[in-house]
Amino acid sequence: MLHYRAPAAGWERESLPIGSGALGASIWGTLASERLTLNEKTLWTGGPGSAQGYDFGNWTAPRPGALDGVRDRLDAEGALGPDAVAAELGQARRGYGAYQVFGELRLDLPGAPAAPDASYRRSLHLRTALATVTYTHEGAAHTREYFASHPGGVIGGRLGADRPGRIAFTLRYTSPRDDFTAAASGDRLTVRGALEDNGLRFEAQIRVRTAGGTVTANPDGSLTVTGADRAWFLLAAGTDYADSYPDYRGEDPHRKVTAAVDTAAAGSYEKVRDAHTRDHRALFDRVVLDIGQQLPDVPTDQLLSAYTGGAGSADRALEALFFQYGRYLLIASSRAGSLPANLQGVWNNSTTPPWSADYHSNINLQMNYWPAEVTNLAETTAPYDRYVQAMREPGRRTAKEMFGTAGWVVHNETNPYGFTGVHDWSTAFWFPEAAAWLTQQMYEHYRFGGSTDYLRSTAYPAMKEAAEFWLANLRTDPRDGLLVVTPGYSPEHGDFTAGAAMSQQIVHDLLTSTLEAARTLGDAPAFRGRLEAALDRLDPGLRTGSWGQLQEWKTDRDDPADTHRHVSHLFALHPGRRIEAGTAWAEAAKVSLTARGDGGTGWSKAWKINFWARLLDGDHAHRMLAEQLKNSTLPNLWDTHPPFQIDGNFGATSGIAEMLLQSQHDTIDLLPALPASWPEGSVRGLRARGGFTVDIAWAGGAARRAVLTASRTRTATVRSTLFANGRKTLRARAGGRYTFTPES
Ligand code: FUC
Repeated sequence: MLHYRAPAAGWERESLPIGSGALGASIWGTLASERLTLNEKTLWTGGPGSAQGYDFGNWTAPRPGALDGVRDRLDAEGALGPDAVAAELGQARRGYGAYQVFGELRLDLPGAPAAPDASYRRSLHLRTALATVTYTHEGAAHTREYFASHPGGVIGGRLGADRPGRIAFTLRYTSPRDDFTAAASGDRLTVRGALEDNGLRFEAQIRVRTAGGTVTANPDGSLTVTGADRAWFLLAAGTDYADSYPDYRGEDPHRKVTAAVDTAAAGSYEKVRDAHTRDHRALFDRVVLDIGQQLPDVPTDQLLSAYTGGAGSADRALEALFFQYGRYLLIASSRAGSLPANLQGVWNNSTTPPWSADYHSNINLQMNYWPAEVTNLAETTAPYDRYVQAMREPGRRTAKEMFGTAGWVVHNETNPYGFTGVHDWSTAFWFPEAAAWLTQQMYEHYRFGGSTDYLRSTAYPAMKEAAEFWLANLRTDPRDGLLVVTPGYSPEHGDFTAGAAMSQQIVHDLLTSTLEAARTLGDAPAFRGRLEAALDRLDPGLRTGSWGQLQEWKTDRDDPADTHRHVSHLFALHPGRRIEAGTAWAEAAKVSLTARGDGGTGWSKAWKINFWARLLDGDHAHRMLAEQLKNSTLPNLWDTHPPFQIDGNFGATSGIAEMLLQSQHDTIDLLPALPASWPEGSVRGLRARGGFTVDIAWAGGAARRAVLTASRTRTATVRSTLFANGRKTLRARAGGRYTFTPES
């Protein structure tokens, strides 16, 4: 539970998030004028119909030969500054749009106290996914409760007091845009409008019910409750967005919004709330982490400011809370039926959020989903898959128009309107490896869950088409005859070159996984042959340089004093699987990572937790977690880049899981990177690749008991200090449960 002794003083640092995937609200808990910042995830400006025009980021007027010209110059000159390349290949972006705040729900409470006293408490309960505000006023204990229900498709809230007739408020909708009408009738408030930029239609309906008292509709589009014992509201919202190329428009939201709000308002408040909590807990309760924490009864902002990164139980309580908060946020911002979690999940208070609160794909969108499989929330990847699938068609067009080849491609910045091309910001515009990287999560979904139906229908077609792109776009490097990505750009860093480490590692990962999948599914030998031939000649993207570092580029250009936030050349260590701990490559990765230091943006620190965990250095992984909590975490425990950016929350949750369990190359590693500050503990319900659910208990820094439950018949090596020689072969049967205790 997160809790505070005062209302939120600002949205970014202090509001508390609830979400149903499609809908989100940030709770302020203000006393006299309660505020809920509202979100509906598809409310985006830009795209088709945008006043600025829109072309998906494709080349509107392709300059013939520009791409080959850059490739030739890179062959001749070795490197080109980003501005020089952007001048050739960049294109001004039009109609990209931005994620829009939906508006705000205001509840003005006449006679409510102006300032909180000692009785005030504002909380977010992670297990029940309820936000509450409690306070005592004029002898009555007041309770407000809010939730966002995925099964109900509504945001609900209830205000009550332990004395009759005390509940009175006026509820209204406000927005920073003036593109809507709000009309109240009976117990219903209806908001309708269309975004000025692109005509996207939106609607929200709010119904207010009471026990005792009355509801009055006001001519100004507000609803007033007086003299009630309890009052509750239900809110549904939607837009006519659809993830369908090229128009991105679907049904008017009116019918669905009406159905959702009327269904929810027809029954009791408790029925809707309890269905929500059941739905949430079915996901959330799967993983329980105990690192010896004892959550003291101090507000979360104080817990955070007192955090030292030491081994005290309050510090561990914050760490365990942060782990579970990442899972909470993923459930709240990524459920089937809407878009995936964006740079801010689903929460946004602005019409011009940072980076449009979009879907960056040179680390950010991928990082959002790192915790999904291992922390047993595989269902949350459904909207991610949809999003990736929806980009294939426009991405195919970009591949054809920009590169003249088959396959599909996207670059670093993507939006829900199929923006798959480039823009002209020189250090961020070029990243055709993104499509390949985006398919990695889909293959992971298969590796964890094991459904060949999923592999055949969903993951493999996207992977294969991304592989087709690279089979057609790799070039022979005149320096050594190996196949390289050119132009290649290590995200947001340095010069353009041919064969940058990350480019090569991503393509290697894609082609390897695609080949594995092709073998699993029995795809045509000719295609497999092409993959094998390319892999034989592919530059590996793994080189050690003059100071023992893993090179970020094909030539030794790394500066040991460079602390850039992206550590792209370690992709093969994480999220890739090619660099295994204990190898010379891992040593080189460690040299690079050590030089990069422990600083960086929130997400950069989160990535470093994962890296150090993969290097089996639990103490350094823990130090990165501590750095993130001390310097990149806001009082509401949102990660801050700065500004607020949710990828760091998800990356940290993934990193903590990686400290406790890893599973690559048919080996399941129990407690691979346990830090000294977590000597006792247990974790239940993590997932390992190959279809295992894993529970581990440890004491004195060593495993005491592990239970692996197999969902498939499968042989795996289990690595643990439980075993006399450090490992054991497990021949698991589907449904089998295998318990291990120390072999003396
Ligand atoms: C990437 C990062 C930035 C930021 C942006 C949203 O481009 O390099 O730091 O996180 O995404």
